[in-house]
Amino acid sequence: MKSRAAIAWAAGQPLTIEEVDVQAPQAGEVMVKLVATGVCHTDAFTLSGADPEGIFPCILGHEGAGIVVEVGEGVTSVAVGDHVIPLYTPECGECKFCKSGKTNLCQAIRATQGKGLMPDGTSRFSLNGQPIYHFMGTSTFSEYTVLPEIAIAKINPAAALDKVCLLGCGITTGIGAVLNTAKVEPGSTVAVFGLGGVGLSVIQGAVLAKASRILAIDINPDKAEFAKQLGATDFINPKDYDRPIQEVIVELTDGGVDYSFEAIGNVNTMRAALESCHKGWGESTIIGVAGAGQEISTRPFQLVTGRVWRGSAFGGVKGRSQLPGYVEQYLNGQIKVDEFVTETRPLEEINEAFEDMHAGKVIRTVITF
Ligand code: NAD
Ligand code: AHE
Ligand code: ZN
Ligand code: ZN
Repeated sequence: MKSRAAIAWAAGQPLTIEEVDVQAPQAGEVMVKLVATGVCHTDAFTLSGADPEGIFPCILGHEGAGIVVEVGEGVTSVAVGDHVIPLYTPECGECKFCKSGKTNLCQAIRATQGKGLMPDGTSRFSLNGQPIYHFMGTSTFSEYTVLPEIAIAKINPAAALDKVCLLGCGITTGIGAVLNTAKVEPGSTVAVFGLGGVGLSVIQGAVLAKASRILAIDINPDKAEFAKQLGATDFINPKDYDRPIQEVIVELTDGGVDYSFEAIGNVNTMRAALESCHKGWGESTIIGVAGAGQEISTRPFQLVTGRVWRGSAFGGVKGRSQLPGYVEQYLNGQIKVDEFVTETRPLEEINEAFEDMHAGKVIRTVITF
């Protein structure tokens, strides 16, 4: 199968559009024709060279939606024509992690996924005979991609794929971090650092959780309006203050917030988010992804005195069993997705989508094939 795909040849280099060869799905695998894909900050993070797992040349992209076009031997849970969302966090239902009831981090194929390969240790993509690596097991910046069956969520075909692709990462991650990871209770105060697709969805989650006050923090003042439309009660720009932002938040909230979320990927704001939490019970959830060599720090006294630091991947959501429910919630009007698509571009303009993200001009660009 020939497929138009955006290739990341090396860290820091623009992507190039090529016609790659995609091998047919092997046993337990599924070929999906992508209809659309979002561009998440994590794609930019890996392209920048900051990801210790970054491996080139590869096909980035992990926020897609499409239609099954071929299934390999033994595949039973999806069929040709099904509408699906690729899962960078699969759900095998059988590994220790899946069975634990404590995490969504299925590890069945994590080792090969991190090496840019399918579970059998090979790639399905090549260009002129040269193997091209997969990314996050999804590689949605390709018209066609191949995924293990356990990395596919079958969704309601009534949902527009050029919208619900965003449930493949950013929106689900933000909402899930609030509802599954932090388990925010009604009446709680919440602070969210970073108002991209993820942080704005933390606001959505906080509204669903019936938080009483939602502080939205970003250095880009253009983010304030949408944050407030979604339900943020306060917008705070750290650049308006000449003292640490955690001091400002603690003062504004009578000792700190009940829950904070970091959705930037900056170790300094991770510290600020923790230290914005209330003594005795405040809990801070790290969502942002920080580069190789970066480490978080705070005075241990912050934890001794009752604050809690935790992290969240894909919002703690189990993709095969729970993501279809997020799509239903979107269709029922309980989750906003359309409003997050502030730009739509063809694959040929994918580098412009990265530029717009870095310039803070978009919430999400959706690439359509
Ligand atoms: P984005 O680029 O769309 O948004 C980031 C926002 O942070 C922007 O609005 C930017 O203005 C703001 N920002 C940057 N520096 C800041 C600072 N010092 N103080 C305040 N605000 C600042 O990114 P996104 O796609 O929403 O992703 C956010 C982070 O979450 C990234 O690190 C991404 O890699 C990560 N992520 C993690 C998961 C997960 O499962 N843990 C899933 C998706 C994304
Ligand atoms: N490869 C990086 C870590 C990247 C990372 O943390 N990815 C998140 C999803 S970000 C989606 O936009 C994740 O799911 N992490 C869990 C996992 O198993 O990768 C590194 O630092 O090595
Ligand atoms: Zn993502
Ligand atoms: Zn598993």
